[in-house]
Amino acid sequence: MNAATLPIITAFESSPDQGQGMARDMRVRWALEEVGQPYDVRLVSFETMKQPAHLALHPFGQIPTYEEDGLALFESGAIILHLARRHTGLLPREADARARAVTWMFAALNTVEPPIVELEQAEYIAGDRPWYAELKAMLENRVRVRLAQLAARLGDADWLDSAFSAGDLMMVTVLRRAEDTGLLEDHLNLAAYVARGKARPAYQRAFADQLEVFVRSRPRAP
Ligand code: GTB
Repeated sequence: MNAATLPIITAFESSPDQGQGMARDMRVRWALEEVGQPYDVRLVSFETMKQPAHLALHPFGQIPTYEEDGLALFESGAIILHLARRHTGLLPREADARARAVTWMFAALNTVEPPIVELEQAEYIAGDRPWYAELKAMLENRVRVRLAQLAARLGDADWLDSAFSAGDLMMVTVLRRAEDTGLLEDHLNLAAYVARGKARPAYQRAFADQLEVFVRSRPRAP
């Protein structure tokens, strides 16, 4: 793929997290950096995401999307799986190890991410309701259970299944979303796992690139 045909991803023109890398383009950027694939970014506003041109790429009007030659993908998991299969570096070669790495991708997306996102969303949706504190405690418990189970499986290993894989990339980005809850700190091994992921040069390049979007768009003081 030459410079004229770089893949293009979409990302928030103005991310609500102010460049903290919580939006899901971050995991796609990280995967692209891990495999050494240069890419372009098309920044979109919330309004643009709901227009027909973007809806043709993403039926739910969200980011990230991925375009490469005639192929258009949405869903961060599908995009990363595509990259991991097309390039070396994110999935082991050996078939069983490869299947286990894909299993961890799904576990991150289907089993660990939902309770974390539910806890986060509850505050937006019901933060002003009289029963919110009770709901929050229940949702926190669900996150606690998942984190304890994951921590038990990780043990003192560096990564979930021997070498770093797309499964770890996905899990680290999912766990980052729980950083503000304080619940990760109950498990030193999980906190260290996330730190290990964030220390990877590819993560740092991806993080810097998405932060740059925020820095460039920030209104300057008069
Ligand atoms: N399942 C899809 C995937 O994995 O790609 C989910 C995609 C998704 O949720 N996209 C969000 C989006 O486009 C951005 S990542 N939302 C706009 C909309 O639905 O209209 C979710 C997100 C957004 C912001 C923060 N933040 O500011 O902290 C964190 C996460």
